Amino acid sequence: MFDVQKIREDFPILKRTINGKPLVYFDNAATSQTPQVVIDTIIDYYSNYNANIHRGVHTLSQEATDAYETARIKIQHHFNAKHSHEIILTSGTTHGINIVATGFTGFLSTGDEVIVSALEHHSNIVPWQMLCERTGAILKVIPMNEDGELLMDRYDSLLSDRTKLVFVNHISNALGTINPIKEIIDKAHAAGAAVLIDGAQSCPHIKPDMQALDVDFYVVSAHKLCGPTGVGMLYGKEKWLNQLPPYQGGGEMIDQVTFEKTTYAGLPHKFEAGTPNICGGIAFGAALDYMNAIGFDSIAAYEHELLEYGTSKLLEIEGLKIYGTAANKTSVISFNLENIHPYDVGTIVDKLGIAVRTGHHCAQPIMDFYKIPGTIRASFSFYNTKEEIDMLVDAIKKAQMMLG
Ligand code: 7TS
Repeated sequence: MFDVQKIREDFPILKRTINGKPLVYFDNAATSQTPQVVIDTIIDYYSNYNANIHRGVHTLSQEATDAYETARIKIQHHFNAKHSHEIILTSGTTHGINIVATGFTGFLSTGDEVIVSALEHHSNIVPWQMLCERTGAILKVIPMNEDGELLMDRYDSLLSDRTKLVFVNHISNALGTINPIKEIIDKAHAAGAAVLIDGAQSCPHIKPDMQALDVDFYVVSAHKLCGPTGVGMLYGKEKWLNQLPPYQGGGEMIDQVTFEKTTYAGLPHKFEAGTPNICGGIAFGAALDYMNAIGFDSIAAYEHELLEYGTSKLLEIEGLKIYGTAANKTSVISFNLENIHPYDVGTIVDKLGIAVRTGHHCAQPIMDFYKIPGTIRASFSFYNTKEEIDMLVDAIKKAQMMLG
């Protein structure tokens, strides 16, 4: 039984008021809120065992190391990776993508091709463009239709023996489209290409299985799934992580250092130079425990209810158009009011206590496709309610009256 009122008690921030109104937090695709157990994990770390890891014989260092490595194993199990050393702790999705995009520099040459989708966040476009500039590889784009779905027959025709890499998000942050990633991965592999999936938007809603997907790289940010900012995961198949060069040089990523030659540490340390976000990694593990205790099937089912309710309620507003009407989508609704700039609507609804994101959502190519400057985006989480959606609908109507 999914008891949303009980779940809401886990999130202290949901008791806040904004401009004298109860907070309605509908910017979950940007970052999720943090439950008390995760906050307590952070307080416990700094209060009781704050120390640097992998280097001290003293008790605090050993406790911190154990907690950090236990979190890595939790992350491994959650994503069903074969080995814990295939889990690289990063500062987030952007960092994970840059490790791979930089690492591929030596593997590509002029005329090689890499494939991206029309539905990407800038962080899954720009690092690859930089890779293409360094190597002379060519960037190809899987186009989308008006509903915000990828044209898979066009993907088929882009794949060839020149294709070396495919990078696509699991779920679009701007439209909520759930992409057919298993098909994308299998077809890329048949063409001999490796695949990176950007899971920044899927990780709060879905529990992806690395081995079942047979994906080469999968990246997420903990702050999207009730964890803290500044920490995330790069999953990479062992064979790829062994081949890729380190991204940064420094302490903890070495085996032996002399002025003549340095040899690198094994996985995962080769990719974790310097002091990591120790507390963040431990809290990432606590966030996964929290979400798994609720259960991803229950979360997805409840969020789907919110999506259907929100979609039908918003569509009752005259002059409101939803962007992103894919058959398979998650709880993100991007929309505009006729002849009204999204930013103006965002400002008015904030006065009424409601947090939505307005703008291009770091996905300018999607906005260009629809020939709009941006959208208003309401993204729902499992701690949101239908009553909150009603408040959003009322606020949008008010904004329309004031601005129309
Ligand atoms: N990829 C996708 C699909 C995203 O949605 C985001 C962040 C990122 C990558 C980057 O993640 P980061 O944690 O490294 O910053 N998306 C959003 C958003 O939709 N609104 O704010 C951030």
